[in-house]
Amino acid sequence: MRPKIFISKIIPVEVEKYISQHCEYEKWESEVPISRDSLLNKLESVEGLLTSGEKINEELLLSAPRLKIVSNMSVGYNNFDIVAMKERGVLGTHTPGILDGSVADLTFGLILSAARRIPEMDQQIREGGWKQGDDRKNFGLDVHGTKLGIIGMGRIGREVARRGKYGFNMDVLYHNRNRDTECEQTLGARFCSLNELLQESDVIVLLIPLTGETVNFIGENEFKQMKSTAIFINVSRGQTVDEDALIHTLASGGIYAAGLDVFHEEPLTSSGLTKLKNVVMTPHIGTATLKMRSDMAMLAAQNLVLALSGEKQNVVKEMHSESAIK
Ligand code: 8YV
Repeated sequence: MRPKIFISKIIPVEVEKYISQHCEYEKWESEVPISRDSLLNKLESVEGLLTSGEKINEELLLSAPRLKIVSNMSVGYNNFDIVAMKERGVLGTHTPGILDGSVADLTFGLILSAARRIPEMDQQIREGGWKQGDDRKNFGLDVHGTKLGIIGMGRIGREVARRGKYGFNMDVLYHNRNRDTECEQTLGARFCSLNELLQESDVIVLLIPLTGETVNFIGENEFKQMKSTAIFINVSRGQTVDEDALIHTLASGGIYAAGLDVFHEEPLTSSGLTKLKNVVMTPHIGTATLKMRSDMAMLAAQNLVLALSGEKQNVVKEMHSESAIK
C-alpha cells in the first residue's frame, strides 16, 4: 500500500503529479493558510507531511501518531522542535543548496533600495513630489567599492559575497563560527571578529540561522558599533534581531538605513518600522520567485518520497546521526 501524506501548502501541478506516483495524498487547496486545528485534524493517519513554516512540536506530533517524515519546503527549519521529533523518531528534511542565488538577488535588491532610497523615490514621483530636475534631498549612498560585512558565511553568504565582489567591486569581510578558506581564496573575503565587522562595514548582511543561541543576536550593543552611514540587511529570520533596538537606531540616525525581508511577527501589520522612511521592507520573499518555489517544492517532495522508502536526502544536520526512521 502506498504511504499516505498531507500537503499543507499549494504546490505546482508537476510536483503534485510526482507525488501522486508515489503516495496517497490529501492537500490543502486554499490560498488562505490552513488553521492549526484543521492541520492537526488532517494528520491522524498520515506518514508524511509536506509543509513550510508549520510548528512541528509535541502538540502536532501527538496528533500524528503514524508520522515518519516532515519535509520542509524551505532551507530554514526553526519550525522544527528537533528534540520532540527525535524522541518520536520523526525525520525532518529541508531544501538547502538550490535557493542561494534567489536569496542573494533579493539581498542586493534590498541593499540598493536602501542605499539609493528607491521605494521612497518611486513614491515621491507618484505623489507628484518631483518638482525640480536635480534635488539634493534625493541623494543617497554608493554601494560599489564599499565594504560588505557578512555575518554567517554559508551557501547564501557566499552568493552574496560573489555578487558584492564581482558585481559591485566591494571588499568582503565575514564573521562566522568557522573560517571559510575557499571563500577567502576565491573572493578575497577577510575573516574578522563580529566587532570589527560591525565597526568597519558599510553594508552589513545578517544571514545566521535562528537557533536558541541566535535570538536577538544583533541588538543595541551591536547597532551602537555600526557606522552612522551603515546599511543593515536582514534576510535570515526576524528573531535574530532585537527589533526595538533596530527601530530606535533607525529613528535616531544611528545607521543610514535598513533592508528587511524578515520580522519578529509575520505577517507584519502594525510596527514602529512602518513609520520610518529609512527602512525598506519585503514580506519574506527571499526565495519567492516562480521558478525557485517550484524547484523547492519538487526537492521537498523528493526528500519526502525518499524518506518514506527508507532512503535519506537533505535530512537536517541535527538528525544526521539518526540511524533509521520509525
Ligand atoms: C520561506 C525561507 O520561509 O527557505 C527558507 O528558509 O525562509 C523561505 O523559503 C518559505 O519557503 C515560505 O514558504
